[in-house]
Amino acid sequence: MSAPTIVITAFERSPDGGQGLARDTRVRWALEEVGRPYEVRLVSFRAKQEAAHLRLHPFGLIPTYEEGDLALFESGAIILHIAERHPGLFPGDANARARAITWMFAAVNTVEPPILELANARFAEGDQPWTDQRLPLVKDRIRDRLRQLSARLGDADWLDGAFSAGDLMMVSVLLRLRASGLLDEFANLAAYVARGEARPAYQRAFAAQLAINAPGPPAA
Ligand code: GTB
Repeated sequence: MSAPTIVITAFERSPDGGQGLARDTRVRWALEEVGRPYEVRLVSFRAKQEAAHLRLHPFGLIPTYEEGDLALFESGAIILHIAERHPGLFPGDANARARAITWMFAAVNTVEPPILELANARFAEGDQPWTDQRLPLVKDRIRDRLRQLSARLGDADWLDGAFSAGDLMMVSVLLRLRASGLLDEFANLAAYVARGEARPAYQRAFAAQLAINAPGPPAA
């Protein structure tokens, strides 16, 4: 029996214009790493709040993931599922696999929150009178996390032995910092992100989202 088609959702037009910062890119990357083909259903900002999409994602966000009877949301849960079902993203050893999952959680639960705070402070709240005072505090909270992560990574290529879903998630989270300049304050983390981006699977994922989001007329 052939495997069910995988369908993910992505922005019809990502606000980042194709920089790969929306969270469908990390799911595309995971699917590319394990060699699983997928289809993409593009959703508009309006359609994300309509009943059909809310049945898939209770919070009206992207990405979602459908595979036969299974419907998932949350990029972390989706990538965990992909990594569990296909070889390529988790080590064989059970303890090493548990550590890879730990890094996935660390990425989305410990490192990503202050990075999201910076995006909110800049874009959602950038016109507030207290923004100039708040921004340095938010940036320092990110620096604290980066310093700790940088110390742990040291001169290793990946966080725990071979590349895993933990690295995929951590690189995806750190990518968002590039424009802020914060990543470049930590040479080993900048190199770590560059190593992730250089992976052929990431390149394919990035190109696929760019084909939809690059400035110009909407993709056919
Ligand atoms: N925790 C969820 C997950 O990991 O899946 C978070 C999902 C989420 O926030 N999705 C965003 C969304 O649907 C897209 S990725 N937002 C629409 C809305 O809030 O209505 C976040 C994102 C959006 C845009 C950029 N950008 O333009 O740079 C970067 C990241």
